[in-house]
Amino acid sequence: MKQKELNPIPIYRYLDAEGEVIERLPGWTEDKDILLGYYRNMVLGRQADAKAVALQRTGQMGTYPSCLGQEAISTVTCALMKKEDVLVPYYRDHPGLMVRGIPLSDILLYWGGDERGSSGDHWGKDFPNCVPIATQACHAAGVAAALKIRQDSGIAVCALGDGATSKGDFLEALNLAGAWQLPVVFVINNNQWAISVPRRIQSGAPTLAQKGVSAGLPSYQVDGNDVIALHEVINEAIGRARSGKGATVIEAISYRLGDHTTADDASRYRSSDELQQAWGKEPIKRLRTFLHHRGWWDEQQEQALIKDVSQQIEQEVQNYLNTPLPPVKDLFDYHYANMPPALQQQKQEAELRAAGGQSHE
Ligand SMILES: Cc1ncc(C[n+]2csc(CCOP(=O)(O)OP(=O)(O)O)c2C)c(N)n1
Repeated sequence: MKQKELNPIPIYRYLDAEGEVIERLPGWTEDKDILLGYYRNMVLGRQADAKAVALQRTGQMGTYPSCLGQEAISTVTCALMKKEDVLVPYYRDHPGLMVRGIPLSDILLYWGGDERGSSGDHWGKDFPNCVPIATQACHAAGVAAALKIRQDSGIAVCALGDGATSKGDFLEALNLAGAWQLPVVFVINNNQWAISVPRRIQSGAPTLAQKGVSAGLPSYQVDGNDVIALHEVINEAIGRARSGKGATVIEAISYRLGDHTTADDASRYRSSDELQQAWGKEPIKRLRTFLHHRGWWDEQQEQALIKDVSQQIEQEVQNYLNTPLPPVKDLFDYHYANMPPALQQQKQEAELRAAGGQSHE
């Protein structure tokens, strides 16, 4: 049997890398506001990302995972969710978190090592960032099971990377979602790399989406740099979950244009040619070209947006930097019901040594 026959998965794409239309467009694309909303959030996500990397480089924040190149997937996924749905994100979902109403200052606080970044009221029922790989897939299936049992109208949406699909947690979550027809959508951000491990050696499966087929789930591939294709596929999957028809797996194909995190140097394991080619397919320029062709965007609007977004980011960065550090005892509390004596002693010493009144600056 040929490799092609092992790949039962359709792939959706409406815009080519140059932003040219290659398929008959769905009707909703006549709605300028939807596409301009996507564009604005993607630009915000990219600028905020660059700022976060700069904060880390200047010692004002901890290790940070850039979402450069994945802005479309996160933005569209979250824009299509309702407030009462539950987002179970992974650690590159910053643009989507902002769509969900999480201030950038909270995102920066989290990566600045301050847990209060995950705990404000605006998080609603959404889950905090997940750094362990694929554990959140099981959480999402559990949330979806609870929603179903309670006959709640909400759904769960789980984001994860291509590397996460190699973990048992992912397959267990899919199995449960299929067996119980759970209202959950799994969105795989296939950015081609799991730290330094390329996609081609992560799995023998020709696509990652088809891992959903074994669980009996509708499974798709979509160009993750094409907001129109993403909207179509994710919207349908969300509708399926909401109407009680069960879960969907979506493999959104993109490329990680940055390092894995600020602690990584991707030039050590991937070629500059490959990176350059990937830049030719990135999502923001693609959408901007499409908007230009429609006559919905020009250079003046672009400059105004950049200015507006920069001001918003500066304000959020100041909010982050001005936030007083949490009390040092927070490093010790909330883990043990009964703290072991050695830690109690460390806690006392740390509290004695801590200087008051510091901020994240
Ligand atoms: C359970 C677990 N194992 C290993 C790691 C170390 N680790 C951090 S990121 C990463 C790769 C994840 O790749 P992928 O799922 O493709 O997401 P990406 O970072 O590429 O967006 C690994 C193995 C971890 N965080 N958690």
